[in-house]
Amino acid sequence: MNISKLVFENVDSYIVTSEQTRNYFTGFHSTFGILIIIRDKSFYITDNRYAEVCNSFFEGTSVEPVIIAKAGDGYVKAQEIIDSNNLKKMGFEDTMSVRDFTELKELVKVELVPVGKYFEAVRSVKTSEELEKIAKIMAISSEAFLKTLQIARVGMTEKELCAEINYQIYKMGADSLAFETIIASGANGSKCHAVPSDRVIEKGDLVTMDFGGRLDGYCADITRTIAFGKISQEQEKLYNTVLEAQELGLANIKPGMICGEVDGIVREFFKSKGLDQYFVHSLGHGVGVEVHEEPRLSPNCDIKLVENMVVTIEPGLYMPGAMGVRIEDTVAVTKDGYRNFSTCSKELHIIKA
Ligand SMILES: [Mn+2]
Repeated sequence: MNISKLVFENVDSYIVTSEQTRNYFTGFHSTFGILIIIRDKSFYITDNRYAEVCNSFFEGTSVEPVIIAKAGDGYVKAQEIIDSNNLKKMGFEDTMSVRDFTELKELVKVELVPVGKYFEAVRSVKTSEELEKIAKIMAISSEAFLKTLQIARVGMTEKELCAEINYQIYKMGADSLAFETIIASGANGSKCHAVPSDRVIEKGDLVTMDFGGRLDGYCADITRTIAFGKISQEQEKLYNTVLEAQELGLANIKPGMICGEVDGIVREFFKSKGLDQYFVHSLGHGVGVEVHEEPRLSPNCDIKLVENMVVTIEPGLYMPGAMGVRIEDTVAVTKDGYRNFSTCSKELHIIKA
């Protein structure tokens, strides 16, 4: 359970209402719930529908399940817990809706302290348990990609190729996809978030595949650009430039580096080649229970990398109307560098045609 990551500085407790954050801290999922976190004991309030699973899930843990008859009684129960534990200052997630906040403020009589980006910061640094979960789904997703290479053929549509890799991700053991797979072939490659279309993949196309599964709540994120048949020197040059940029980004992943600076180093490299206007997004982002989370490796991000953060490095070049290349790995920051979770190589894979 990730509850143990929390420290109590200006508050004596936390109240968590969002589905995802409750799930993140406890590992338990319910559509309705209120989680009250206190130093040595926490309470998970949920309704009848979850009674059986909730009781057995938290058995023998520091979390006490509190089952109520209907969701409407949730805050009444929360107030009882606040009173009986003499809680005075509760941290709360300020990303909740105005409607939820109004209700919370009305029904719970305690000082509410917004946590700002504290939960996101806590989430950004992974425990060894979380790292192994990410390693596992990254290995599954990498293997799924390698398997798909054996099936990929000229004449397939983007949708067919998408279906193949999605199928392999599930077949290798993922619970679900972490996000909608991107397949961008030929001229579609210049759209960095292209949606797979009916376009038939032709001889001489570069095809960008951005994919990842989810397992045990944790996401994988990988991008590879592959070639179908013989490609031009210009295409190969673009590929090698992006690969060089990606390796440069990786080489700068270590504790103490500022996220915006790592982005800047890669942006400068593209600038030196006169290509920076074709690098239209950030260098990378954190990965965890969400596929995009803190920290962002973007120009204005002043967060310092620390050991056990998990981030992507994914430079790309997008030539409008012509082609695109993106290469992405998800890595963990280690004591003196990084650990790459992708297990599929980055040499240009060429599908025989
Ligand atoms: Mn990504």
